[in-house]
Amino acid sequence: GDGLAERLRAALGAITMDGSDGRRPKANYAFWGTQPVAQFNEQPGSTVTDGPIDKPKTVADVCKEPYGLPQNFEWVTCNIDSDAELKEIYELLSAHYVEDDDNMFRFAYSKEFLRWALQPPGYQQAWHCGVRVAASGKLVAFISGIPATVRVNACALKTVEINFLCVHKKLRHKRLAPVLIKEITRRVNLHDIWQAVYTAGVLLPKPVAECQYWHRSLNPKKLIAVGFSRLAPRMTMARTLKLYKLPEAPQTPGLRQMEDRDVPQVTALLASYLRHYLIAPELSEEEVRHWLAFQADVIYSYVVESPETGRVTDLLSFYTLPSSVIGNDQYDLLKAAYMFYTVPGATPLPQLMNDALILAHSTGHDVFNALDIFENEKILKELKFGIGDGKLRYYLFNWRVARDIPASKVGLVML
Ligand code: MYA
Repeated sequence: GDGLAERLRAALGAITMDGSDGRRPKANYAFWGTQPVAQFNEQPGSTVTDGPIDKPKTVADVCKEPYGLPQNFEWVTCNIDSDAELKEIYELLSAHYVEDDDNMFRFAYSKEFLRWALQPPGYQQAWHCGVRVAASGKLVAFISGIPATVRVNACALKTVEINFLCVHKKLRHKRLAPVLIKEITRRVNLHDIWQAVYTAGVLLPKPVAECQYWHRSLNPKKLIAVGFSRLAPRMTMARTLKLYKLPEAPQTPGLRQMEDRDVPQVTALLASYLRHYLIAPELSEEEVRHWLAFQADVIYSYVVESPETGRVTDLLSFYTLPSSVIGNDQYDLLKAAYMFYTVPGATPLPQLMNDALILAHSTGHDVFNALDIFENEKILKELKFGIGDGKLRYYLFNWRVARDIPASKVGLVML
């Protein structure tokens, strides 16, 4: 036994909260069937080219009034700069955001992480959109958008990335999610933006790409104790610990934390790498500074600086997203690292990723997660990753693509 048969549980991918099994489309999508998104029944002919789905509109066509909410609820624009309001979002998500299929783990984004995720350059406060109970003021739902230029095939689209859609558990299945989606659409359209990108575990009309999470144990003992993974057949705990053991320090000469002075070189390095992918962000220096400034417990970023030339040749980064462990009396938090943007230049990708594992381990992470996007598929097995049990789908709003994009051509990471 090499231990790789160990069945690892996806902390994200397998989530199906709408009764579908997540593999086959539902017969009817009462909401999504009315939206400008590609539908499952469309037969793409050879004449189909990439382009918008809706007829062109202008800001003047956009309703200036918020959508109606059920009685007793009201819209709120959340102010992330306020510690109190950030705490409200944090608490809503901590108790009600994404869980795995078996309800053993729930994403536990930290407040610092949410600030990083929600305030990139050009962010709009109006796109941090909440719903409160009018009487008590309690925050019970949330959705967010952030601006991003995303290239899809040959077109650079001015988009928003939609994330953190969440409805309080007691208010589920009351069709509140479609209202949140329509309201954020309206608020984004008011800024003359007509396309969006989002990812979800659920199967909706209609993914542009389907990806899978892979998991690499860093702290196998804890992962087994919390039920994230289990001892493989014919494996003892001692052999498992030995299998996943990592060196204390990274192995690549010249690897160090990324610093502000690296931003121009990293921006160029990333741009030339992302050109190889069919869906990828176009990042300005300001955005690279935001997304890749080292911040312990949020975003870990490293570069390889050539000892000979002093040039930055490679980039490595991962973010911290813990999950609450539901109903375990030994542990309440699983600390997961997720691969972010990594660019192999002078260093082979397996070596760079192995250093990522080493750094994630030495900074206290229990597991390292990566999607089969970029060139990852080729190297995950040799690095002792095991495949997760669900999918992560990428979606485009109001943009049709002629052909689905294979996971290996996805160059966009969403938080
Ligand atoms: S993905 C993470 C989503 N969050 C969670 O999974 C957290 C836990 N779950 C919940 O909080 C609720 O179950 C949610 C649904 C809020 C997800 N994306 O109100 P309902 C459709 C899109 O009765 P609820 C993320 O954040 C469902 O198919 N639609 O259901 C990206 C049905 O439609 P249809 C979803 O369970 C979000 C309708 O909602 C999702 O109470 C991207 C039922 O509504 C989902 N993840 O609430 C949003 N799940 O009848 C789209 C279910 O057609 C952005 N549904 O099947 C679009 C772009 C907008 C901007 C455009 C600008 C141009």
